[in-house]
Amino acid sequence: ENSKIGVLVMSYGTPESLDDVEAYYTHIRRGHPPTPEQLTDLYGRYEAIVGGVFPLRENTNGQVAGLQDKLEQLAPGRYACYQGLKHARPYIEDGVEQMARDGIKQAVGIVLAPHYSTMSVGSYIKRAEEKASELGVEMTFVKQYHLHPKLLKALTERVTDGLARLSASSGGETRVKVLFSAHSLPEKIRELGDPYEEQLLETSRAVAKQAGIADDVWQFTWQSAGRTREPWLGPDILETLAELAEQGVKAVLAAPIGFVSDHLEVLFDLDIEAKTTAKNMGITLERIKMLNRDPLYMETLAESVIEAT
Ligand code: FEC
Repeated sequence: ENSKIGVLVMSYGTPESLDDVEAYYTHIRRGHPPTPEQLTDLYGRYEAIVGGVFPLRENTNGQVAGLQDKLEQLAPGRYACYQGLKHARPYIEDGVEQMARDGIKQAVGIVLAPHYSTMSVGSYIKRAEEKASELGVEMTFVKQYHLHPKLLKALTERVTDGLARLSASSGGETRVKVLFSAHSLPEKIRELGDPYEEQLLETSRAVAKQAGIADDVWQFTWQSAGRTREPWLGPDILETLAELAEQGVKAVLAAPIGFVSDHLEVLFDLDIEAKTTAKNMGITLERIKMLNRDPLYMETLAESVIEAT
């Protein structure tokens, strides 16, 4: 028996090498292998990002270690962190199994994504819950932390810093827009009364307010919609950029508040795709720095875990 409280830290997961990309993509597609064209396209995106590596793995490892350190500071000896990934090893189920093997009886789960959707955080929780009940581990979950004051502070600092960089790189341009963004989801979440959209707007509003950004200087847009036939939430950031160009906007700060790490959806979809699209329309685009292991983010996670146990 282990008297520590297990903390299952869940994240999206990324392949371990280029050899793993096909299995990873197949897992994301719930067992349906991608077509050769889809696979080639994904290889190309991974190869195009910094060094062609998988930065999400190192970032998630760092966040789990950072959270363990922070919990040790706040409540010495009380918590033990385990990692569980949605689409790569160690899978969510592996993390729960490891806790059970270590004799953990009570655990809390938290996802490295601040906003709740049945299709994102909800599905992580469902998988963890199933495995935990099978193995007799009692689990509770942090469902969202999108308005945690320390998260808002960390994001506000990044927006302020990003605006300063944007001003420098655009030659003091004043026709500026801040675009808060998050991963799109299929439109059908709306029929389920899903809180995802509203939570994302709540974070955007709070950060804009704290950073002193007037209402007509920011807006929310979606990004990274999946390549499936069903309709996804829009407008996509590429459409939004076209609209802003028409309105005469010359400088854009991309603020992907739905994500917490440097990974493909930020390093490719924003830094390469959106930035190039913007440039072709005469818009300078900068992006806020991601949270990664930011101490304020580690405190957000640690305090949310402690509050839930
Ligand atoms: O850096 C990396 O290796 C991983 C980057 C990555 C993150 C991420 C986050 C989220 N996703 C969410 C939902 C979906 C839905 C589908 C979907 C598809 C993909 C594909 C890749 C991918 N996602 Fe992802 N996502 C990342 C990567 N995602 C690659 C497959 C190719 C493509 O469509 O681009 C569609 C599944 C389907 O086909 O049915 C839905 C959500 C998040 C943010 C919350 C979270 O982190 O869990 C929601 C990072």
